[in-house]
Amino acid sequence: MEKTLILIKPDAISKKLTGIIIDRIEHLGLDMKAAKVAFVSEEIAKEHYANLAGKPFLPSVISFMRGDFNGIKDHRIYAFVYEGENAVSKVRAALGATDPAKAEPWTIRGAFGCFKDGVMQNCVHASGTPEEALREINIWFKPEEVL
Ligand code: IDP
Ligand code: MG
Repeated sequence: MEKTLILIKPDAISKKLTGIIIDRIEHLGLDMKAAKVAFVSEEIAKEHYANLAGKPFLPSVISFMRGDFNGIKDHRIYAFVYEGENAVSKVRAALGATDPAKAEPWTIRGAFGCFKDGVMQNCVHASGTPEEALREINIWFKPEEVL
């Protein structure tokens, strides 16, 4: 069965949006396989965003993921693995476009995200493909945590 990684980013945590976001994910009919509060080191953030290596905005994306924005300095996020048929595409559809300004208003990013201080504060990360999901789950979870 297909798995996907979901990370609740610091903007959503600081706005107390975790519950409403997970509620929307649960309505997709997927099963929660793993959940944790995760500390975001510089190293893990770089590994997670390896696909953005060389992009000029990577340092700001990493600081943002580490909770270093809006005067907040809490280096923790909430990580989940959800499983189900077409889990990756279902969650991505619920998220909407990467840029909250372009995301449809009924999507999570469209409803709750914003562009602020030069950063897309888009509330949630979700894997883009099933292959990406396997790579990313391996970064954030030990195999025995995701059975
Ligand atoms: P995704 O999160 O929708 O999969 P990716 O292209 O994988 O989008 O980019 C990862 C993250 O990097 C985005 O969620 C966003 O926070 C940030 N990002 C992507 N493209 C840009 C950009 O052009 N400017 C600033 N930040 C960006
Ligand atoms: Mg991506």
